[in-house]
Amino acid sequence: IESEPMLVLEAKDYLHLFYREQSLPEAQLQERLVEIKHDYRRSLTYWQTEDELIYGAKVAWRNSTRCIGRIFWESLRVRDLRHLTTAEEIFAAIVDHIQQATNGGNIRSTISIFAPNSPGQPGIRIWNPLLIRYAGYLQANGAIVGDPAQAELTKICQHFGWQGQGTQFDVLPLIIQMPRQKPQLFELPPSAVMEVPITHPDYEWFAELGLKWHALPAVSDWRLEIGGISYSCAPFNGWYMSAEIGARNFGDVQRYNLLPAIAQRMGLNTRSKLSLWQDWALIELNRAVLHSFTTCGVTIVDHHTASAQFMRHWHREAEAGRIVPADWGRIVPPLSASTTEVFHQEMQNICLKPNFFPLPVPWK
Ligand code: NRG
Repeated sequence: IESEPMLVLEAKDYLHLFYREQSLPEAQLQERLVEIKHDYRRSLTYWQTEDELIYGAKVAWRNSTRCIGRIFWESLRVRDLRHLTTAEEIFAAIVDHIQQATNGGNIRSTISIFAPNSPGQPGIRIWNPLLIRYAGYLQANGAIVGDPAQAELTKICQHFGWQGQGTQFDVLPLIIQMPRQKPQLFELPPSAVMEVPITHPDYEWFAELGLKWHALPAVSDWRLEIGGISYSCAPFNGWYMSAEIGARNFGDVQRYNLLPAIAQRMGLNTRSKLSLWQDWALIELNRAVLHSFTTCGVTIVDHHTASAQFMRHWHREAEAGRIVPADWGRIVPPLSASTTEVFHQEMQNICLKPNFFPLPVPWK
């Protein structure tokens, strides 16, 4: 017996899932598999139908073990952009994605899927980890202005001729690389990038910190895999959970590291760990993020609501006869963990397909 190539096996697996979950006729499935095997023999790949692509993207979200917001997996808006062939066209489509997904603040979960990787070839790459990210400038004294997590990418952008304003919140240009071509740099139009100034419901001085954050979290450095086909350029977005910004982006010591400044303004005793000044500052920072996004009419979810939604999803999936594969350390929020139900839930971190997979850093 001749064993079937990996790609055909992966295709079979996915098509069985697709036809079963979509209640499509078995006879059609067999026909489709014959077609795929034929295409494979001819070209070492196959072209997915739009329906296969759309459902595959949704299931990839459902299988994303780090995501707490998966209850909405079926409502993902999928943009089939596989026909685009140049970095310029892709950039224009990404600007469209950002605008349509931001939707004036009423954020819509969206994925844009560009051409699949050809067998044995590198795929299309976006060098930025997220479509919208703030630059981090390394100063002569070793300090960083902006987001330290982007210091390396910022240097690369500068190397390619980009010059930022030098503020704490300069939106980085996009770097798009077509297979076996040089990477190309594109500046996002500021009008497409919605931002929220950070204010606090009780502390008026909070606005003086001059903080803001972008409305749209859009991940662009993961490979989407459906039925053995890889899409290395498939940026997707949902909306923010407040702790991503309030706890991690603003609070982490290796990011904006804002807790000491906030604690000081709050008049807390920062010399004693026992005063829990970090915890107090963290809470107020997270309240500020929730207040600011809500005031500006931008979709955001707090960690308590997100946890409750995740548990509803968990039970709904059980009813459908499925488990929710999950990475506990990524699902549990980075603050007030034990006050959320997810903290007390045991989870199985297993990899199901379709799914998203991390890509190697493109410049290394
Ligand atoms: N923590 C990152 C964003 C990662 C993805 N988060 C989402 N994804 N909410 C940050 O910028 O803070 N999403 O698709 O909604």
